[in-house]
Amino acid sequence: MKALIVIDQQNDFCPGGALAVPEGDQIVQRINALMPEFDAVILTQDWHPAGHSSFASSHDDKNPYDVIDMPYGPQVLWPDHCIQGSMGAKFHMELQQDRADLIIRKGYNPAIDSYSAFFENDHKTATGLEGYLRTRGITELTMVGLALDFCVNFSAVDAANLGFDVTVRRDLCRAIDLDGSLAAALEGMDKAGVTLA
Ligand code: VGL
Ligand code: ZN
Repeated sequence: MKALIVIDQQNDFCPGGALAVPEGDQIVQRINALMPEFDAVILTQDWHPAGHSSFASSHDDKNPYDVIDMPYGPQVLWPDHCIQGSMGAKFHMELQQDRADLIIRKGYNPAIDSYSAFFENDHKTATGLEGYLRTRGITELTMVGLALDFCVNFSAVDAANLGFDVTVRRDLCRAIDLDGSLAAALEGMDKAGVTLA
């Protein structure tokens, strides 16, 4: 059984959004067209409470894209984005949400960010997605969406480490690319055994 996992295809990551990924809106139609080829379609949704600890605005004297040390490791600070219930947190209007079997939200814990669809950034706290996939007998995952160097990267590496057969469709992702983060992500995914198609 194979699943398409669409990562964070939300307004705030598209042009005009709070944390816009260049061309983030240009992959939506081709993602929609891919959905019928899979046994399951799963959407992830970045879903932060206001004042989340990953927001620069929650820290004194910090700016977006500064990096701070959190108890679980280094954390990039972001502009406020994907606040629960906001327009920015909604999926891109043209994304075919009706095809989704599951929508998994992440980043709701105020003290920990969660790039990955599987574990929060402490790499320990599970989102429950692994159990969902295993109990449905899904072993093959194709990942698309935003952003290639953050949430797609972390999700793909975690999935590969958990033993899933993982393909990332590079052409159906777009990246933020902060300080070489894209090159590092591609190398890390390759090392973890992710197929970059
Ligand atoms: C993401 C930064 C902060 C992503 C989410 O979806 O890649 N990046 N929150
Ligand atoms: Zn976020």
